[in-house]
Amino acid sequence: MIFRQLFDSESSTYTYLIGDASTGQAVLIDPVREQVDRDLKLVGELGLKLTYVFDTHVHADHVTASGLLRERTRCTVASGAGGAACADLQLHHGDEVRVGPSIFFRVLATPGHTDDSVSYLLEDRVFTGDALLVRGNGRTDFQNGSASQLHDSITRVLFSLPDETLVYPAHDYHGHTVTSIAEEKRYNPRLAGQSLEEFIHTMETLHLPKPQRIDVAVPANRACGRTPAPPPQGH
Ligand SMILES: N[C@@H](CCC(=O)N[C@@H](CS)C(=O)NCC(=O)O)C(=O)O
Ligand SMILES: [Fe+2]
Repeated sequence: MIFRQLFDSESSTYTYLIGDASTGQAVLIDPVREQVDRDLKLVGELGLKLTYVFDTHVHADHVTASGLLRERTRCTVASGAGGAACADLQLHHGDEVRVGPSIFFRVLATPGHTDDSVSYLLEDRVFTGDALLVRGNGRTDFQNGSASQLHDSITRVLFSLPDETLVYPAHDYHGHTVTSIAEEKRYNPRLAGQSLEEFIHTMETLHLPKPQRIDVAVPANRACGRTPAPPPQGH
């Protein structure tokens, strides 16, 4: 299996490239629109052919490259059901997506950061979007976010994966790249030794400024980053 972690420093977003070495089929998880040329160049250099793009959720802080990649490569776009209407595959908990003969992703519904958030489990690693970050978690104050739902997604769904499972998040703001389920159970400051009530209180008192690009990014991402043409002007 070919695996690469890419970073967009403007939005602190991680994009992941996973490829099947035997057939060359590949998937990009959470590609960023401004990085589309970088990502396609790497896909080509590694002898891969993009067959899928997976988004973990409708992002609020940057615009996805999924629609642009679909136009350029004819790949299939997949995302959590109910988020981006433009996605070819609307994924539900327990769904499996095969990329080449040897790569199977299992979809885990992990709502709470947003209501459409999913994680993708691949063998010994899981791509958690903004549900679970390294020593943190996504905020829950927009797009039908819910602190209690996120707590359930992390503690019941993600923390029931094997301890050694590697956790690859969609963002990091502190210089981390990867963690594990065991590490987060033990050291995540919002979860380790914290009750549900304490977690909800923490999330409700973060008072973070809203993402700078949210008003543009959310509608654009519901259209896979291909902003719909403005309606015709009346005469
Ligand atoms: N300053 C960033 C904020 C980004 C942001 O709010 N990121 C979300 C993920 S979409 C989050 O959950 N951040 C968690 C945190 O900042 O602790 C921006 O304007 O875009
Ligand atoms: Fe997010």
